[in-house]
Amino acid sequence: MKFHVLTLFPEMIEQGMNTSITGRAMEKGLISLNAVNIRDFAGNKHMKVDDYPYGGGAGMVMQAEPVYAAYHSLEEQAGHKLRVVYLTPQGKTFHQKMAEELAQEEELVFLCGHYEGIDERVLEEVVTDFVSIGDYVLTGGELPAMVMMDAISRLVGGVLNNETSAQSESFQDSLLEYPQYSRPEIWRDKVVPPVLMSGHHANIEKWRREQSILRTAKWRPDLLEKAELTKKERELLKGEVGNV
Ligand code: 6GU
Repeated sequence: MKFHVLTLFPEMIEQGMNTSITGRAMEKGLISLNAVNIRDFAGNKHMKVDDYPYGGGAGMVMQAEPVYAAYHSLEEQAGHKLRVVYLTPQGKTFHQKMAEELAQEEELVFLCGHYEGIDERVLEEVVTDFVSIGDYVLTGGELPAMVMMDAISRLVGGVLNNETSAQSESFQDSLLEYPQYSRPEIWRDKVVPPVLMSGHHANIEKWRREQSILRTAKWRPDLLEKAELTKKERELLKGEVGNV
């Protein structure tokens, strides 16, 4: 997966992505990152990329031409049009299915806005996907771009050590994850659930599935509508909701 990020803060993207699992994935060549500074395409000696909004109002607007020129340099290199995700609170809310779909692409461009936004005309010209990461307002698109690249990277083959974990984690089957425990067996008088110490794999699987279902019912009941539960599991819920 090749990620390109059009931004006024390339170091922020590079620092974030060079850390931890995404950092290792880059070292291994499983993903690559090209953070492009839009300011390099300013086309004036003051390197100015923003101006006052027509019609008045607070703040500044990122001008169309530097953004277009930055995108166009990528299109030239690729030799074809690219999928461009614009990070904006006005976009469609990001979710796991969207991450899975985007992970199928060979190359993705993320366009990060700042100030009061980007001139609408260049958005119409280059953007293919308008995406938000939730209903709150951030100062720029850099953190959302990193959130998306993180979620997409872990779906790229070989990025996680454990091939099954990308698949089985939260949301893949619309259930939250079961609780995890590690040594010591007793910590501040709290014991690890005995089933986990039993070595009985079928019972452990059953307990974990139950815990996932009960947690989902307690914290994210909205997810249960999409979850595929057996009749028995639906019964379990009827009895247990409220006691979780
Ligand atoms: Cl994608 N951008 C900004 N600026 N704020 C956001 C967001 C994006 N998603 C949620 N809040």
